[in-house]
Amino acid sequence: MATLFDPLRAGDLTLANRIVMAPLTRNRSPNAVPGDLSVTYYGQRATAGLIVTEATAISHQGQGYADVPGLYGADQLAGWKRVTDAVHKGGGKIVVQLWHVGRISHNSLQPGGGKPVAPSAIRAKSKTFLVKPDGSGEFVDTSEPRALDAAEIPGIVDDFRRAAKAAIEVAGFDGVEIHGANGYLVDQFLRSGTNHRTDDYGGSIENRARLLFEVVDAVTGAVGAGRTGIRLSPVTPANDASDADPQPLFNHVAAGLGSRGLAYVHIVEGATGGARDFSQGDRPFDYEDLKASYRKAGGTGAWLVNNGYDKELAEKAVGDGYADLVAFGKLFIANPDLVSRLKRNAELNAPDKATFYGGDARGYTDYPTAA
Ligand code: 8OZ
Repeated sequence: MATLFDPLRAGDLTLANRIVMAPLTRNRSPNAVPGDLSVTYYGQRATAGLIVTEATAISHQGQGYADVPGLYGADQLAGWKRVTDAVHKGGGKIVVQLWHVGRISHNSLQPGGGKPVAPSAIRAKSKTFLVKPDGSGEFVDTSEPRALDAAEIPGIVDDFRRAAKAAIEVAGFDGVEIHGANGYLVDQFLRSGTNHRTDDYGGSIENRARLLFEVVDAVTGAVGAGRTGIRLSPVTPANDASDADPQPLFNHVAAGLGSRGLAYVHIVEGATGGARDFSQGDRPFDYEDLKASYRKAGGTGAWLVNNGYDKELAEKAVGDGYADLVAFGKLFIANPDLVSRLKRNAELNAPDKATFYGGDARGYTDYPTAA
């Protein structure tokens, strides 16, 4: 029976254990450049089997919050190179999460102060986070988006490709994770609540999944499928996301991914950061069925699960053979040495919500390791 502490090969990634640091937005990269604090923070967590970085904008247009990092400028890539060096020095592996926020943004963060872009011009009932001139943070309503012209879509797909290539070749990442979850651009195209298009990118399941597969094919073409993962959240209501009938939609996505040779598929079960049994549509979502769709289509990548896992639940998921990898979020914020703490059944530090988003070293790099 596999345990959390066994190594695993996922595509081209050789991982020391099954414990993954989940992607976690922390808003500590002014000018979109990860700095000294981020080098320390990620370096401290290098004993994770795999680190997935915080969501990272593939383009200026893809940015939706203050002080989140990017992958589209030389200074941003140089900042990330220092991070990947620190993680590699600690013996770890790190992939970067490729992010386009779509409509979850604010005019003040967009190129030329323009409208954020979306599949359809439907404003999210959601907030984003800005930093005021005096340095303090504030949550504000997301701005009214505009619908993308189909002619703009190849440019966005190319931004994903370019960011992935630079992430590997310049910033030294071991791989990339496409952010297809949590109500951001790729997920906005997938789900019926946000995609009201009548062209080749809207309507049928096949059409709503078109952008996702174009992005997957562009990214895997640039860096190799064995270095590519993807994150999905079939039923999350995060960022005002919804779908009337998620099971057939995501089974179609999983089957399409199955033939594409990815390193891993990362699933947020339930409401992101909330109830694991949350669902949308008229029946509970069947994650086993989702995984079966992927395996049936030839998918051999690792099955990475996330959301509210503790040690017991994670051991059961891996021990039963359901999951290959488990991602922990809040526990990794508060416990840089989470792997050794779990192994020794040591007490865990409690995360401090007040310092999750924005700020300085407090609540970022000052959580102690166990004696
Ligand atoms: C929390 C705050 C801001 C962004 C996600 C990238 O949910 C995020 C995010 C989370 O995937």
